[in-house]
Amino acid sequence: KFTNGTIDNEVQELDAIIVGAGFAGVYQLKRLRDAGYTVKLVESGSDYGGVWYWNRYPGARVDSAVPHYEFSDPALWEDWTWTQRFPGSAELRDYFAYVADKWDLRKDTKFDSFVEAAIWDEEQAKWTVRTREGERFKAKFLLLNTGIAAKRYTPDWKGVDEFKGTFIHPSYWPHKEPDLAGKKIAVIGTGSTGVQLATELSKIAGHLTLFQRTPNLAMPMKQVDYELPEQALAKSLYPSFFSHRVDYFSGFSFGFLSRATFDDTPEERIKTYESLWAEGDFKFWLGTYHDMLFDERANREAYNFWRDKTRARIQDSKIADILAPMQQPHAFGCKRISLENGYFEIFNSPHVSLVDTSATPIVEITETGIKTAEKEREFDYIICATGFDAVTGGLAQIDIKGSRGESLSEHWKGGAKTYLGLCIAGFPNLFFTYGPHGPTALCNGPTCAELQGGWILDAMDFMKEKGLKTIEAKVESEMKWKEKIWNLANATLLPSTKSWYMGDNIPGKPREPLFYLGGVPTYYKTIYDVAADGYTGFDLA
Ligand code: N01
Repeated sequence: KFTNGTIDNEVQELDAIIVGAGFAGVYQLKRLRDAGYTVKLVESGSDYGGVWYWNRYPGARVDSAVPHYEFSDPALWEDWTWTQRFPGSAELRDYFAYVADKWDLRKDTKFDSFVEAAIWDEEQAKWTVRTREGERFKAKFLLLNTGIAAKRYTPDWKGVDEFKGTFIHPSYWPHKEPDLAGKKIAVIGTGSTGVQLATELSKIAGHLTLFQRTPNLAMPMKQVDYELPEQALAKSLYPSFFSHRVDYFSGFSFGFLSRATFDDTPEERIKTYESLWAEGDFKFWLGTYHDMLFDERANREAYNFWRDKTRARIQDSKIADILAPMQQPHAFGCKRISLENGYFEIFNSPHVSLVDTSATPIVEITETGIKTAEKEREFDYIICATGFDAVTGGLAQIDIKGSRGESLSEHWKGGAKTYLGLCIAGFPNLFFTYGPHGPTALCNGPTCAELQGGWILDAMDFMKEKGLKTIEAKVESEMKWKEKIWNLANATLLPSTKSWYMGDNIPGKPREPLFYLGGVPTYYKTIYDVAADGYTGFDLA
C-alpha cells in the first residue's frame, strides 16, 4: 500500500511503535519494554529530548522548575543534580542523554526517521507505519508522542525566499551557532520563544528590533543557580513530591489558593500578590486566587497588579503602553505567559527597538529586511519566532488512515475529536499523549507523560490479559468528550482570548478549546475510572 517511491525495506514486526523521543515517548519505551513488549521508538531528530533537541536558540530554557521537570524514577533522580532551578536547553539535553544511558534506551530507538504515514490493517489488526526515510514497521499499537510543537509555523509572507540575510525559525536553530554579535537582528513574535530570544540577543546584537503583535504578560522567573550538590528539595522528599503532582490543577506541587480574589481585603490581596510575585515560577498564575481564570473582575485585578509592576521597569511610557497597556489587552493567564529574566529592561537600551505590528502589520519580507505598513527596516538576521501549528498539527501532519479509510486530518477537519484526550474513534489501538483534549499545555510535561503513559500501558496490559485484539473509542464517547471540553472551557475566560490554546494562531484552523480545563486531579480520576470500569466508552474486540 505504500508505493510512492520510498525504499521498501523489510517490515519490522513489533507490539508497539512509539513516535517521538521527548518525555512521553522515552517514558513509554522504558515502561513498555520493562513490561515485556517488543517496541521501537522512532524520532525525526538525531537524539533524545523532543522540543529540547530542536529548540537550541539562545536563551532557550524550560519554565517549569525542577524537580517538577524530570522523571519520578528514583533510579534517575538519585544520581542526578541540576545546576539551575529552570535549566537551559543544553542541560536538558544532557539530562536526556543521562536517562538514555540509565534506562538503556538507544538499542530500541531509531533516530533521523520522520514518521510520515500509518495505515490500519483491519484483517491483521495492526498498524503499518512508514518513515520518510523508507523504513516500515508493523505493530499492534501506534503510540504518538509528538508533543505540541512538532509542526512549525511561518506566516505566508511574500518575499521570505528573496531575503539576502539569514532567516531562521528558532525551532530549527542551526547546530553551528550563527555569528550574531554586532548584527542587525529582527525577532518576530513575543511568545515564550520570542521573549527568551530577545532577552538573550539584546546582549550581543548591534541592534535588535522586536516585532510584537500581542503583549506577553510575562512574569519574573526568579532563576536560582544551585551551589552543587544543593537542589531545590531534599531528595528524601522526592517520592512524596512526585506522588502529589496529580493533586494539583497543573500537575505541579502547588495549586490555586482556596480563597477567591475578593474574599481578601485590598491590603491582604496586595500582600498575597506580592508574596506570589516574589516566589517567581508560575505562582502568580497557577498558584493564585482560584477565581482568577474564571471571573473577569478577579482577572482584571491580577492584570492591574502585573501591569503596575511591569510598567515600573520600563523607562519610556510609549514603549510601556505597547508592552504593558493601561487597558487590559486580554484575560490574564488565558494566553501562555512566559517567565522572563530581565525582558522588560532590554527596551531601556538604545540598541533595542520595539515595533507594534498590531498597529503597523508586517507587509512583506524584502531582499534586505522587513517592510511594515509604516516603513522598511534592514536586517542581517530575521528570526521568525511565530510558533507552531500547536497541539493538533504534529499529529495531523502524519498521513494516518484508520479503520474507515478516513485520514486523521479529514477526521479533524472541523476541529479535534478525541476520547479522553488519548484516542480517536475510527483509529483502533492508537493512543497519543500531550495532545488535544488532555490537560496538556496547562499541565507540567513530565507529569502528563507519566500520567497518560501509565494509563496507556494499563490499557495494553488489560488487552493482553483478556486476549483482546482491538480497542477503539466509540463515536458517541468522542462527542460527549468534546462537549465536556467545551463546557469546561466555557466556565473559564479562555474562549474570550485569542491564543494558540484556542487554535487562533493558524489561519483557517477551527476555533475551539484544545485542552481539558478541569485540572489534572479530575482528569486523572476520570481516565482511571474509565479503566477501572473495564474501559467504558470503548469498543473492545
Ligand atoms: O510561539 P507562540 P512560541 N505577524 O505561538 C506572533 C512553548 N515554549 O514558539 O500573540 C506578527 O506562543 C504571535 O503573535 P500573537 C510554550 O508552551 C516553551 O513563542 O498571535 N506576529 C506570537 O507573539 C509556548 O507557548 C518555552 O498576536 C505574528 C508569536 O508570533 C509554545 O511553546 C519556550 C504573526 C508566536 O508565539 C509556543 O511558543 C518556548 C504574524 N503574522 C516555547 N504570526 C519554555 O519552556 C504569529 N505572530 C520557556
